[in-house]
Amino acid sequence: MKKQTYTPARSITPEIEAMLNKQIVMEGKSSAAYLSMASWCDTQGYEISAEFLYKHSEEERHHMLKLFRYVNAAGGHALQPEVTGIKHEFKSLREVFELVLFHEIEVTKSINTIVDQCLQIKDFATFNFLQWYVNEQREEETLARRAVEIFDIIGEEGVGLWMIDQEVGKLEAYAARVSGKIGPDRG
Ligand code: OFO
Repeated sequence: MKKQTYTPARSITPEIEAMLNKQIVMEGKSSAAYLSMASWCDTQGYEISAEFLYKHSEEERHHMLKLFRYVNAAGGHALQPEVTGIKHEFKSLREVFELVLFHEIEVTKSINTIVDQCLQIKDFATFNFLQWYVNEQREEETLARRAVEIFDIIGEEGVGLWMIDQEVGKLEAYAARVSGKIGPDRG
């Protein structure tokens, strides 16, 4: 008797699966990079920035896991990413937040590329799933941009760096305020 080969039903194409797995790598790297930044801040006495980054590292892991579950539920195979090349030393607190901003902009570009591809091939389910990331990136970019701005507003001399560290603790509230004004759920 001819051997039957079983192809499990899938609702994502292999191409979208590969793109989502690439995004999983990116989220895993974000989580690791922010954990490393948190640790550096801790060692330098930037206590509030350290807490901010520890929390963000956890959030990025959550973003990665959300993708894992989606890929598998859609009939694909989510792959545990290799995370290498993480930077452990930083020149300054400012460099840390500039890197966060740069990184978040790269993540946004990557999400947009997948969203665009989903539209082209009419994968509306993945398009819809990714809207959560589109909104999340808008908020995270706002947060990171504000973090970089406060270095210029306050200045780094004297007690400036201490004050900047304190202000980092207020960033979440700032981003929530901005989001409340421009978010999709508001009129
Ligand atoms: Fe901010 O990177 Fe996740 O999505």
